[in-house]
Amino acid sequence: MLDNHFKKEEFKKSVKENVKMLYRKTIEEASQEQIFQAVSLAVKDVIIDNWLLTQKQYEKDDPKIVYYLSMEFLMGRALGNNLINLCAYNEVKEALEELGFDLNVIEDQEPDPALGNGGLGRLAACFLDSLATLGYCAYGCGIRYHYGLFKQKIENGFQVEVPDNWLKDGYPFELRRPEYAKEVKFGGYVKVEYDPATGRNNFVQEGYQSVLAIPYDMPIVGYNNKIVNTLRIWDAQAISEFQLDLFDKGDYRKAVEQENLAKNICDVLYPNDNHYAGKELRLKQQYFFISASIQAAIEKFKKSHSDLHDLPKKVTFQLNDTHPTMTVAELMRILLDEEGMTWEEAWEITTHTCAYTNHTIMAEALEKWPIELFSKLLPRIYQIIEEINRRFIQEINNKYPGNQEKVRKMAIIYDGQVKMAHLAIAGGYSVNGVARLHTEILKKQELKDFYEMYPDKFNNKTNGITQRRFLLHGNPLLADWVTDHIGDGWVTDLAQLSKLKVYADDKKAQQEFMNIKYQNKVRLAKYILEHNGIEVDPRSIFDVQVKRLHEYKRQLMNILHVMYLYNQIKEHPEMDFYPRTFIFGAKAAAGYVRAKLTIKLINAVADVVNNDRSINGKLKVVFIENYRVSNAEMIFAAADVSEQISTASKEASGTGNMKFMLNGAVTIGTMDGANVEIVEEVGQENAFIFGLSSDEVINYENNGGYNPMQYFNNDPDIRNVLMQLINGTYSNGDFELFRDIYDSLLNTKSSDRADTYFILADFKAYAEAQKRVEEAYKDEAGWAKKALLNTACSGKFTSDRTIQQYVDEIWHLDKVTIE
Ligand code: 475
Repeated sequence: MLDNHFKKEEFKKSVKENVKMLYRKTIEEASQEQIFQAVSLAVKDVIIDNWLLTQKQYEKDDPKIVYYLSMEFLMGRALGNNLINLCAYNEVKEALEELGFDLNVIEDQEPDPALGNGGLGRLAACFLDSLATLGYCAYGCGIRYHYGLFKQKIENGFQVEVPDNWLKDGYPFELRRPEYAKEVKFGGYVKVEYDPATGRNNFVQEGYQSVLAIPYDMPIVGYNNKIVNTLRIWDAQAISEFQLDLFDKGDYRKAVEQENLAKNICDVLYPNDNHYAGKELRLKQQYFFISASIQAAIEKFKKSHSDLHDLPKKVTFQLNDTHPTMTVAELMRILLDEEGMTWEEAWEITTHTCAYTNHTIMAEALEKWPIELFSKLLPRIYQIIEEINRRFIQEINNKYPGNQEKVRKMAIIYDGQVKMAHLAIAGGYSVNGVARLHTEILKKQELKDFYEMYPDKFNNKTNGITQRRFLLHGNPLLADWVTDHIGDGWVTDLAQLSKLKVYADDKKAQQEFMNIKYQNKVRLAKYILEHNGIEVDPRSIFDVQVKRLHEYKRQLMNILHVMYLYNQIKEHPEMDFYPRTFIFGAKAAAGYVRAKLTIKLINAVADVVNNDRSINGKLKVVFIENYRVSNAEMIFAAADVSEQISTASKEASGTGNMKFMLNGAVTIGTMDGANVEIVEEVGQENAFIFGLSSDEVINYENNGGYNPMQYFNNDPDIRNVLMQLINGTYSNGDFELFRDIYDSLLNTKSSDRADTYFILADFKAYAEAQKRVEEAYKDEAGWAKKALLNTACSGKFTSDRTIQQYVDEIWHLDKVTIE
């Protein structure tokens, strides 16, 4: 697929030119980082041509646009991915070799743009890849955080957060577009002026402070189709000069205030996953990027359309969770105050343009803003939400006359709080969950009243992942093997992987498949030795849990089980035990004390187990520092066992589960999130399922919880392990270090319910499932078949399928091809 632009010689020349222009150096003198910059610019040059072509085509075809509004885009490195999607990876690799460089090393120079926390942000990135690849006109809209998610260092077993200054050396793939800047207004008050000409009141915000939003565009390269979409992230800049003559001349204090307001808005990504912190700065971030994005979208629409009533035919604003829900009110503001529409007209347009995706049912993640904070920062927006709320309550009263309970549960403003989920549901035409089970729980539990009122708004879109990054780029050995067997159609049509099923019992195919797994394990073992100083045996079972650290994901259950296994091996040294390497990777939110303590526990257990000569290396525990997109690709490729062990009902979907499956790892997991659909695709016999069902968990929860003490009292294995948390076994004799974890399971002190995440209830079932894993792994051919079938049955979980469903059922976009 060698594009004209990628003639090798020309490319080499361009890299040399760039090194000269940027650094006044020859390539022999340049550092690897400088080569990365030069190579990236050469690649960007090619991309820009396609970017222009795409824009031309969009202007010509005038397709419907989806704006994917998200506080997070966890993009990961761009260079390798862009080369993959340009179908120029191998050519550039060769060109660089001829210049004396290794593309892998050059790729490693790129900072890993971490403008997201975990699942929600990475999903946004996969969606952009699929949208461009399928030929749909889409813009990602977000924030250009100067510091992405912190880098994690492990010191003495504890997590230490280090700032991620990803823009330090300049980021070659972004394009600053000051000509498209937008003004965003905060604070002040709303003046109502009667306009005799129209007979209406005009609402004017006065005494406000404003910030200039400057867009930076990043290219989103479609696979082999010349389409390049745009991720537009906004940065904040002060408008001091402008403000100095707008207000009393020389009002220096005001100018400085505006400067300060602008300074910190885009400083840093809030490091909470599945958690709401209620900070004023976060609210500022939300309005900042939404106001800029919606203003830009409306301006763009008006350039080529005369009637804003047609907006829903040409635009959808997809809200990635409730964080961008301000969209509903901001769009109303523009239509009412700037376009002079009536409330009814504006509402009709808004409610047919906005759509909302729910990503979590965790109560602590629900956004509820205090009205004092909200109304002070955004007086006009608040006023509009009050009116939306007033009319919405009227609608509830009409539907359920006299039912105050309904109003209490569903109102948008209640108890002094603005409930963003309620606004998103009332203000949009679609509400979707991210896996079948999750959507059912939304309808039956969390959003039951809304589902009753608007059944037609609710729909499911099971998540997916992009195979271009997580197989083609991340696992080149397996990607080549798959292509050798079924051709390369899977790259854009993952369902074709099912053609691999005929090889499930083929001895040669099984051996090749497991040999590739082995080589990927060697690659990871080398990384672990370099980064952790721990030697692991690539012939042992690689059992992996990588994801954000959260109690509901139950990394704690995993490490307690490791402690249990260690006890078993120590008590019965003669016992048959297949060597196992337990690999963890997880960042904990900086303020999440118990999650950070769990990281310490994992590292403490690792210390003891890895240094115990008496167990002959049967058991190893590795905590991989700074888990992120770039090392994730390598980790998925090397996994035998995929740990997906959340408390049933808590994990909305999971997407790591899909990345493991695609790479031929076998799932041990609960019937939660998308695990349910994974098992449906691959078959019960090719996964290890255990534990309480979501119905059972929800039942306990609705009836006051359960009693973990019974397990402590009746099960000596569990009791032993728990006692080791408070008898110094893993803390050099310190009885207190892990006491909080012990207490969280047994509730000896706090008034919270004990073991909220049912770890003790599921522990024995988990241990038993792990036993089944071990037995299955000993059967080499049996395991190879399972692993191969996991890859072969993973076709459903491509984000291409997910996006096509969004297009067919929510967005109704037009497909574009570049002529
Ligand atoms: C779910 N993040 C996964 C994934 O749908 C699911 C970020 C900021 C503030 C509050 N919360 C967040 C999430 O809620 C989140 O990442 N949710 C995740 O979305 C994609 O696969 O199960 O936990």
